Amino acid sequence: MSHSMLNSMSNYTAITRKVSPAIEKCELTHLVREPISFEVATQQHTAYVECLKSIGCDVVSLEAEADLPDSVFVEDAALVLDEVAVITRPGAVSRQAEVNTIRVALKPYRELIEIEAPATLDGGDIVRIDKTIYLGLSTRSNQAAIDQLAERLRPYNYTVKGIEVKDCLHLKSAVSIVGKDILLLNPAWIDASLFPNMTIIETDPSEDFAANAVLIGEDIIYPEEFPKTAAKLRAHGLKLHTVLATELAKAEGAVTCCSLIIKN
Ligand code: CIR
Repeated sequence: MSHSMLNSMSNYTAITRKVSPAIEKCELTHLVREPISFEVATQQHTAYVECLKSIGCDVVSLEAEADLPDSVFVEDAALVLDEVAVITRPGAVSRQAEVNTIRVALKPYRELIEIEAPATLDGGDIVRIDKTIYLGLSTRSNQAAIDQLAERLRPYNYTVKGIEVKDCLHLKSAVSIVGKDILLLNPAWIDASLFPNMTIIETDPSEDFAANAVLIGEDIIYPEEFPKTAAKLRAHGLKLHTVLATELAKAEGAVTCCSLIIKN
């Protein structure tokens, strides 16, 4: 059955996974560990899933994984393109088993390509602008991932370019796409001159984690806790749907991490 037959009603399918009851054991790189409420994280995640539905996504909700603390952050396990999907090899060893169920979930929708050792790659390190894939060289993703992606996506005419990420976890913590030729970017963490042909909207300097937004068609899911940056995005005529994302932010997660968006 083709993916268009599976989802004849919606333009997009979103794969999500319920918050793990072990979320407090999540990986942390730049943040100090503080208590995370499973209940609050679940409430906020449920609101995020409702937001995905309200903008017209079919949502495939995977069951929680008790042994995989970070498994709610499904974005890191794959890169979904129009032509094909890439199953990643996450940079944190504790997260590598997350791909097993994501592979099964994506199979009905796309032909799959696998990233293999010695490459490591987190989906959060990828920002795609048309046929150019920017890959963050971070604590999670390495040069071997650039080489493998470039080779495996060449038949589909993608170019892969590395960008050094030092001050935040993932490339997408510092920059994300919010419209055709428009990037939302935190200038403290990434240099805007890397993207010469794009319109750049800078995050408000008082809102450190505000550069991460989910773009689905022309709809944007955006954290409620960054009102100043939200106002800038709205001033550009962008269509925002805000959700509270404070609890999973303590696990170093943001809004893009919680879904894999598939164009049907
Ligand atoms: C981790 O360190 O892997 C998780 N605690 C957070 C992952 C967030 N993912 C993302 O930004 N794509």
